[in-house]
Amino acid sequence: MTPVLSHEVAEALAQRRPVVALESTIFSHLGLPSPANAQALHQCLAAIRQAGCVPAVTAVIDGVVRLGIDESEHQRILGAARKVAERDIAVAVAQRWEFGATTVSAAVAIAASGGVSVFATGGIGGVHRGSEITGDISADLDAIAHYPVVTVSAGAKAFLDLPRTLEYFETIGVPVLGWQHDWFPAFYTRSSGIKIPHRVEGADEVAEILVNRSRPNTGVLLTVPIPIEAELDATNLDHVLAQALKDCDVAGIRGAGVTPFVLGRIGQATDGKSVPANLALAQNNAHVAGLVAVAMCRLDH
Ligand code: PSU
Ligand code: MN
Repeated sequence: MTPVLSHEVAEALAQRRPVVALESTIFSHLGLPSPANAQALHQCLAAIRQAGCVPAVTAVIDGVVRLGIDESEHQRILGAARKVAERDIAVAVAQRWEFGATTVSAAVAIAASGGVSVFATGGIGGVHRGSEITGDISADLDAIAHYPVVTVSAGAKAFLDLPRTLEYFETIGVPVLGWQHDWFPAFYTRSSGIKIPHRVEGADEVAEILVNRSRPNTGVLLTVPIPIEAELDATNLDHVLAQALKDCDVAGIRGAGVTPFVLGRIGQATDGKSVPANLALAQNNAHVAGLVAVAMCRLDH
């Protein structure tokens, strides 16, 4: 699979300037309601540019795998979409899907194929609660492990089994780093109560960790806690998440449908309070990813 690069991304890579990849599920109807999705897209793009980098949104558009889109195509990213995980990319191409929204697993695969080594998202997928029965473990985890990319995220939502998610990363050999923070973040909240394996203080350190991986072609997870002023109240959230999972079970939702379903319920149950929190953390992750991409370039030169 070779992605088609936007003119701007191709030029930046040729000149060895920093590029940050983005997934497109968070900007589609599957990730955030309108108009917050458009706002998220613009804020993430702006944060990456402010850091001196070129943004590269990943997607499958009209059956073509894309790394970087033009402004005239933004509207296509914001609409209804089918989720494209890494394994679905080939299917989306062969079947000429009109718009496939990339998940984390697809985005890191496309970024790596295009030569981009830093990727920003909101939250990653993980090991689901009850996975010992359902076997539901997000393909994000293996993709983060097997492509030479730094994934920058605000951890994962607490409706997942966060201790098992961290165990899984240990098993597949992914360094999990905390950005100026000692705890694995739980997306809307700064701490899940689980200690992060390694705390890092700056972008140069992260870049050096990626290039020093002993196994070739393996990635790193950098977690960045949501900014303090945007953090939600954890006590209310626990109740909301438990209810969302029950509703999901009752509705008989499985597989790729689980995450979008639970996300939708969280939005409703928090009276929309989850939306500004989501925007704040996505923008902050894009900013930190920009710093890391600049550091990667410094290391390269
Ligand atoms: N978690 C979120 N918001 C999201 C997702 C996860 O808080 O939008 C999306 C991401 O695209 C992630 C995907 O890669 O869901 C994981 O889906 P699954 O659980 O089906 O692997
Ligand atoms: Mn799943």
